[in-house]
Amino acid sequence: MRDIKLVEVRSELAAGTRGASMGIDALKVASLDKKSDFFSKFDPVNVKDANDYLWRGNEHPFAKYIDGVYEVIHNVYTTIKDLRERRKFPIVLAGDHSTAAGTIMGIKAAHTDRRLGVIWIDAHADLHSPYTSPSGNMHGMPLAICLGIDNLEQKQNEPLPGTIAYWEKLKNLGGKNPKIIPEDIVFIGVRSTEEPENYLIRHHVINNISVAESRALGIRNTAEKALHLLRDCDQIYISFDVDSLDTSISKGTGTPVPDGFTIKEAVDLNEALIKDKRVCAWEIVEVNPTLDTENAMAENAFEVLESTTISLIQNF
Ligand code: 6HN
Ligand code: MN
Ligand code: MN
Ligand code: MN
Repeated sequence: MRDIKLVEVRSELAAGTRGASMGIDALKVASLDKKSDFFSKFDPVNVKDANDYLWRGNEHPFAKYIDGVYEVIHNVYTTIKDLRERRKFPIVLAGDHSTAAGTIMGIKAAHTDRRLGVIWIDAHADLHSPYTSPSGNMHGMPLAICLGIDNLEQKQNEPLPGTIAYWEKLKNLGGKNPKIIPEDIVFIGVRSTEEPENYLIRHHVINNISVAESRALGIRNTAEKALHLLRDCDQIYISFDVDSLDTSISKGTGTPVPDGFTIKEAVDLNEALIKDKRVCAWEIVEVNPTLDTENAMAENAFEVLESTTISLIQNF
């Protein structure tokens, strides 16, 4: 039996467009429209956000709101660490994707001796640092935080000393960095990256199973391949960014990218992946209802959330 704990984080600061903090409530509305009793089954933990920073102004052009983002990641980290120490299985519903750094830190800190693998289902690689980010939006940085990578070889920006001080603190949150190593990351569906990220992917040989490759393999084999690539890991975290989905499904996310997965592919993929007994946490992020029509993204994302959770319950 898996002891599931739903975790809600209304993160917002790290995205480039406003509205991701409303993604969780959009998922709840979608569940009601679909007459699902999903949310009645769980008593969620609420992680404190720092969205009031939006009204204080941003002082960090290459890592926007890093002071507030640090607080939220810290709050996610302590919550997930506590849950993992109590052998709970966190299903994290978050706004912007920066929260994934806190989830990874929490999983790692609860069991420092366990090698942690990450399956990152996303249109983006989220490997930027303040030195390389094209936007300064920190939802493009969670994996670099956990890898402890600055990527100075590909430096584009000159972050302020105050920004660098926060960045250093962030990388060492939850124990000394790195929390994960590049070979223990498997990307699925990554198709929108910048040169500094391409450099890291090439240099560290990070695996990416593209949408085309996963179609050629079939979804079942895609899941098997991803899990096999992580065969030396003791535990696995799955991060599902809804912009991995195709833009025909919905543009209700901050950074939509064409040529993504269909909803059936995403459902089948997550259902298959979560059956591996090493999987210890699952996260869904970046639903933004303010960019949507008729809550289409949340309705589709809710299907993935519900079917993945059912697959988890039925298998253990
Ligand atoms: N996401 N690479 C772009 C940037 O601005 O850093 C997009 C990041 C998207 C972030 O997937 O959560
Ligand atoms: Mn993305
Ligand atoms: Mn990127
Ligand atoms: Mn992402």
